[in-house]
Amino acid sequence: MPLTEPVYYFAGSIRAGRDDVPHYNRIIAHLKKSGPVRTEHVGDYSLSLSGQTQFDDKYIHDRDLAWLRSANVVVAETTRPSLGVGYELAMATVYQIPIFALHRSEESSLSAMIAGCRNVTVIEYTDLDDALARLDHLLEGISG
Ligand code: 6K6
Repeated sequence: MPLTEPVYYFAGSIRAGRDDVPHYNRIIAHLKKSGPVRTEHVGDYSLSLSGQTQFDDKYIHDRDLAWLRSANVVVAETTRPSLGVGYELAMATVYQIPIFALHRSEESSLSAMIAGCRNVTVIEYTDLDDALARLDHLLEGISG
């Protein structure tokens, strides 16, 4: 039986670079059709590398981990390698929250520590619409 009320945590690069924001934005917009997304700001074009300075790092870390714990599905775009995303995926694994990692393998190699993690389902893609259709299909197969 699929999750009746998915609560998503989306993870994507911030300080590791914002080139993929258009992808993050589309993924978040898609997820929002079926449930709340705790980290909408990750896909916000206005959040630049130097932005959001009103919060200190400890605040951001603690707030994001609280949001992560309140989610039941993690979706990450992992093409641009990010320490923060890797950390979030490790913590989601500790919390036993299923992870779906969307990755454009023609552009970068996914770390074995993510690709080889049993808690992570990797969706390799070139076409994002196709990847999102595959994600929907996989989400139908998880329960909770
Ligand atoms: C914004 C601009 C410069 O620094 C910031 C810090 N703001 C953040 N706000 C919210 N979430 C953050 C922030 N920094 C990292 N994260 C979390 O880590 C997000 O949930 C992302 O998924 C991930 C990005 O990590 P880095 O290492 O690429 O920054």
